[in-house]
Amino acid sequence: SASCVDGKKRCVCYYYDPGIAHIKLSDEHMMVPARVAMAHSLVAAYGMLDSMRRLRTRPATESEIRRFHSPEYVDLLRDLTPESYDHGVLGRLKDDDHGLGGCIECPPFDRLWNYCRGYAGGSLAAARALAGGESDVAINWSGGMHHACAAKASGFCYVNDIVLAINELLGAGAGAFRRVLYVDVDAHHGDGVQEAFADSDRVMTLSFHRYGKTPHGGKFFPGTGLVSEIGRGAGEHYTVNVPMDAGVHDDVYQSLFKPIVSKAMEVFDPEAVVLQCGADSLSGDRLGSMELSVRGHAECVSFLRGFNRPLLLLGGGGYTINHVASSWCYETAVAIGKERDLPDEIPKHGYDLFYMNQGNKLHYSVSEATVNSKLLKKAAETKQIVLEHLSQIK
Ligand code: V1S
Ligand code: CA
Ligand code: ZN
Repeated sequence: SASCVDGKKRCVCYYYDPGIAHIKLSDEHMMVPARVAMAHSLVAAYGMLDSMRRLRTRPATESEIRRFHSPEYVDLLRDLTPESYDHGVLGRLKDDDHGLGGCIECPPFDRLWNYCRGYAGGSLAAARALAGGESDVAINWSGGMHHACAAKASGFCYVNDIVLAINELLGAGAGAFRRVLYVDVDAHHGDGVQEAFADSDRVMTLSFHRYGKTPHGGKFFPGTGLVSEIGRGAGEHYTVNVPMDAGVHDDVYQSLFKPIVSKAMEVFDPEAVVLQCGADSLSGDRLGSMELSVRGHAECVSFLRGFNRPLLLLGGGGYTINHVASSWCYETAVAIGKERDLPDEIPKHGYDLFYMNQGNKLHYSVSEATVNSKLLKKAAETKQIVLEHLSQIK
């Protein structure tokens, strides 16, 4: 177990599968699984592996994946390779291509099924360690694929490991949790997880994300996540959305995150928390256009960790890979309570050249916050609406 800043010890279980770390979706694809290998290598170089229980993961089984995903979709994913794609494997489908026909966002690639089983296996193992009481914080940086739906791939996500892991946390077995809070700090709306639990009052989904138009006139992906999306039936009020403008810095972000998360904790009183730590909300990301610093992003982790509930930390988006690795490495340090001990200079290790663009510093510099009164006003309004919405629970 690891002692930490607040003096409490936490047992941190860390899941890393080198077998899926060097997979490529395509030569040009934005999603680069090797960023997790970089984060891992940096965690090792900072000497943090001895402070955690490092556990082997086994790939998720087909039947575990079928607990959420539809039969036809799983058959397709399992059989999809670049070759079967070229030979028309999708042709056997009547009308729906299950998000796999476009080829660019969610391309077929070599070892796709291994990749899906690998990252889902990590999240499931992490959830089991929490449910079994063996761990206080469990980490799988390869997980966090929040857009995948029961029968559809979307936004670089094929299998929704988050839904599988939450279902494991809720499971019927001993040590299972009655209520799970899901928090999503990826720059994109966590639509797949929201939809999966939209009518449940045992799972509250809370996504912070960018919402609105892009400079090209299109909608920022996926175009959902308005405050008015609040859930259905028994799940009404258990879906929470916090849309934000591009350019939000640490202070504005935390002025929403902390009061909203505190309120959610108060009214929902979860027995476990899942935090999707998508790193595309960091400043300098190739897709996100938000402006969080590594410390600002990690503040979300330390804030939630402070509530002392079983905590599952997952990855997600993140497209400037050196930033992603810096962030998840620092958040690993937060989990074990050693963030104050990390020297800012990136240590010599196999990937150190990748950090040159950020001056070889873990805490790379972020543009000055420009005080934008319109952005501040909108954020304050969003906060009010969301807090009122949350106060209707209980
Ligand atoms: N923004 C963005 C973006 N960029 C791409 C993209 C670019 C080049 C490629 F070769 C492939 C894809 N796609 C998008 C987004 C999807 C973002 C997914 C984020 C995933 C996550 O971080 O939340 C979690 C891992 N898609 C779109 O914007 C949709 C389009 C509207 C534009 C791109 N084209 C290819 C399809 C339609
Ligand atoms: Ca989000
Ligand atoms: Zn994202």
